[in-house]
Amino acid sequence: MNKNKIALITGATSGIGMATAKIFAKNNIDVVLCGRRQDRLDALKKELEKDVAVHTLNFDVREKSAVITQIDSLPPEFANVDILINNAGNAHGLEPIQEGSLEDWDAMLDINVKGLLYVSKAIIPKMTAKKSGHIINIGSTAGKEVYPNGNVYCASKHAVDAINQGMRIDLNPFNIRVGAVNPGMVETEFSEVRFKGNMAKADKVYQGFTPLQPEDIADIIHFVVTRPYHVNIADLVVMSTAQASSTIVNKS
Ligand code: NDP
Ligand code: 8X3
Repeated sequence: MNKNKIALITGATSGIGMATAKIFAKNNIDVVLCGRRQDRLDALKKELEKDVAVHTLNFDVREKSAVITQIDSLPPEFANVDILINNAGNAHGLEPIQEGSLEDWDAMLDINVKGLLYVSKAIIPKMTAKKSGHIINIGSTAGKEVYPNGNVYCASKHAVDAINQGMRIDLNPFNIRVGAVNPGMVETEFSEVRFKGNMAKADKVYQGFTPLQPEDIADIIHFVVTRPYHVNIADLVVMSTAQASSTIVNKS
């Protein structure tokens, strides 16, 4: 019997990460679910372990020693990670640069950039050792163009774009697939976090058009990981039909 592949997904407690965990489990990929909200990790584990083997890890991606210790503590049946989904991240605030908050800037750079690097640092040796593996970095259209007030969030996602390219180059001798999925607007808790719980502001982002749903992105991620091994989808941008760019959304 073929052994299931193992995927470690950061940010599995919500949105794109949670939807990815669900589609993976439906398709016989064992999952290591990562996040900070233990109640959600527990609930999702309970739901998915009907189909596949599930393990949870609770860490803040900003805490480098916790990231390394937690990933190093994976039980043997989960340690041999085949697929890494670098998804944990958020925007914090949407202000012009002259009004931005230092705390928000720290959060975005520490989580979206440095957190992604810490997790990758813990996982990559497992992949180089066996000369196989697949890393998917969740970037954004914000990593392809800068929009008004997006300044530091866009910078963090441009960094993900650069890291994705750098990883692909450096891991090329090790037969490791590296690619980015860059979504436009997806209706998740993203805007709730960006606007610090202001639901009126958050809901407005997705009104007047049909936004992407997290399941749309999860479906694409599943497609990416199920291509034959010689096929690496290196960089993929996906927007809702109503969205033409970061600032042009047809709300007619
Ligand atoms: P959600 O807010 O729904 O999910 C964010 C996830 O990241 C949660 O599971 C959260 O888990 C986790 N996370 C946040 N901060 C930390 C942290 N410090 N340590 C560990 N985990 C953390 O947003 P999305 O699903 O939309 O976002 C997922 C990714 O997709 C992000 O990288 C985002 O930038 C990107 N993206 C989103 C788009 C959108 O429009 N929604 C568009 C383009 C890209 P917990 O709080 O439990 O730790
Ligand atoms: C999230 C999409 O347009 O809010 O990366 O930056 S957007």
